[in-house]
Amino acid sequence: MEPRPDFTMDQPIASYTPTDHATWRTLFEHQAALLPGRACEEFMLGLKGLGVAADGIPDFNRLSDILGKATGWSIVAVPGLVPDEVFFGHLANRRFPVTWWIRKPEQMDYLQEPDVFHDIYGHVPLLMNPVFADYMQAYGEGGVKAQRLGEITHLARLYWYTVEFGLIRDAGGRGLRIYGSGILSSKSESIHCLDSAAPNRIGFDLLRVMRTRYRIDTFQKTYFVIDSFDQLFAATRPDFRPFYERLHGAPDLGAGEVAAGDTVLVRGTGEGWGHTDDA
Ligand code: HBI
Ligand code: FE
Repeated sequence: MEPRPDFTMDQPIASYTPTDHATWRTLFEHQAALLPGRACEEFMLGLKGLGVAADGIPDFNRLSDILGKATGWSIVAVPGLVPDEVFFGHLANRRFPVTWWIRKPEQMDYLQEPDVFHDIYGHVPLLMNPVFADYMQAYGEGGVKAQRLGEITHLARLYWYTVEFGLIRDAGGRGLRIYGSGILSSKSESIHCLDSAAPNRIGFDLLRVMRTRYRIDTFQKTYFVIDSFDQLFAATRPDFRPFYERLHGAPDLGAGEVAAGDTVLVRGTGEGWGHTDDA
C-alpha cells in the first residue's frame, strides 16, 4: 500500500502478526506497572480517556474518534519518519502522524526511530489535554515558519526537550513527573530520568533549551522541568523571530553542560526537589 503525497496511508491492521500484538502487550504492561506516580496526571487521564488497552495494537480510527471529540486532533498512519515540513504541516492541522509498524522483540528496550508504541502510547494520550493539544498545534505552525527562516535546528531542540523528554513539577510541588513521550514509552528511561543522579534537571527556559544540543543514542544528559503546561504554552506563544535573533549571538551548549544562570534542581528530602538559584 503506497503512502499518499502527504505520506499518510491506511493503517494495515490486518498485517499485524500475533508477535506484533504480543510486543505491544509486553511494552504496555511494563509501562502500566511502572508509570503510576512517575507520569504526570494529564498523561494518566489521557490514557484512560482514550481507552488504550494492553490487548493489542489499537485501531487508529477508533482512537481518532475519541481524540477528535476531546481536542479536535486525529491520528494519521505514516510509514515512519516523514520530512520535517510534512510533519509540521500535519501538526499545524491537528493531525498526529503515527508510524504504523511496531518494533521487533529484540528491540524491546530501545529503538532510534519512533514506532507505533512510542507514538500511540507516548504521544497521543497528552493530545487529549486541551492546553497541550494547543501547544502541539502551535508548535506545528511554528515549525512551518521556522522552515522558512532556516531555524529548524533551534526549534527541533524545543520539541526534543519538551514533547519528547520533558519533566513537569507535580501539582503539589512535591515531586517531578514525566510528560515527555520518549521517556513515557521507555521503561529504562522512565526510571533513569527521576531516580539517577547522573543527569542535570534544569528549570525550563526557552532560549536555554534552544541553545542546547541533544543526543539521540543515549539517555538524556539534561532534562528541562516546566512548572505547568500553561507555562510552556505561554512561553512559546509569541513570535519566535526575536528569540532566533538573540540566539545568533549565543553559542550552543553541550547536552550535559550546566550554564551560569541555570536553575538546577537538586533532590531534597523524600520526594521533594528544591533548586539552587545558580549553577
Ligand atoms: N516524522 N513520523 C514522524 N514522527 C516524528 O516524530 C518526526 C517526523 N519527522 C521529523 C521530526 N519528527 C522531527 O525532526 C521534528 O523535530 C520535526
Ligand atoms: Fe516522538
